[in-house]
Amino acid sequence: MTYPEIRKKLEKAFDDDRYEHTLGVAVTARMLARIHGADESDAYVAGLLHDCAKNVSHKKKIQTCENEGVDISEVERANPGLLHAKAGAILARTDYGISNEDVLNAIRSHTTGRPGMSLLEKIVFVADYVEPGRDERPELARLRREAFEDLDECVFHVLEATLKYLGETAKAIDPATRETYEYYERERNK
Ligand code: DGI
Ligand code: FE
Ligand code: FE
Repeated sequence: MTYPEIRKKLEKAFDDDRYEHTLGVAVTARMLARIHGADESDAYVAGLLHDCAKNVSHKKKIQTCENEGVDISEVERANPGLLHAKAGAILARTDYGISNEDVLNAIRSHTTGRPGMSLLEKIVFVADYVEPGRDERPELARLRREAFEDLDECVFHVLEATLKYLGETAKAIDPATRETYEYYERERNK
């Protein structure tokens, strides 16, 4: 599929806000790729598709993962919204023709992150948080600057802000989110 074809398909699938967010992440990821020396085209398409399973029903997300033999954790069963990342990586391949593993990994890891993310994965993870349409949270101004100046530090601070938010809203924390935070905390103290 060409990029305009992908955009059309996503525009049909999403409401206006989700589509705007998707374009914001794609353009932000592309700009971060240029600054940090990743492939701009990969960053753009990963940004476009990162939430491609967001509007899919919980039932279909679970089925999509089960059909592909992808493990579903307890937290994911209790909070199937989390599965839009794993299901998204599958749909990006089957419904949008993406075969680049790094792009698929960036979609798969965009919500919780994972220890040892590639440059592209870190870019998409951060772009999802700092894209211009994101609601203003107090730490966002600092994180937006940091995304361009020090990507690893920004990854750590996004994880920190996410854990803080999950704590405040009493949401179940995916062990993957905590493991990723602890990994980047250790890397930072090296
Ligand atoms: O899909 P987006 O809204 O653009 O962003 P996202 O993929 O980062 O998903 C954000 C949502 O996922 C937000 O409501 C917080 C939630 N989330 C992230 N990590 C965890 C989590 N929810 C739970 N329950 N546990 C987590 O560890
Ligand atoms: Fe998402
Ligand atoms: Fe997103």
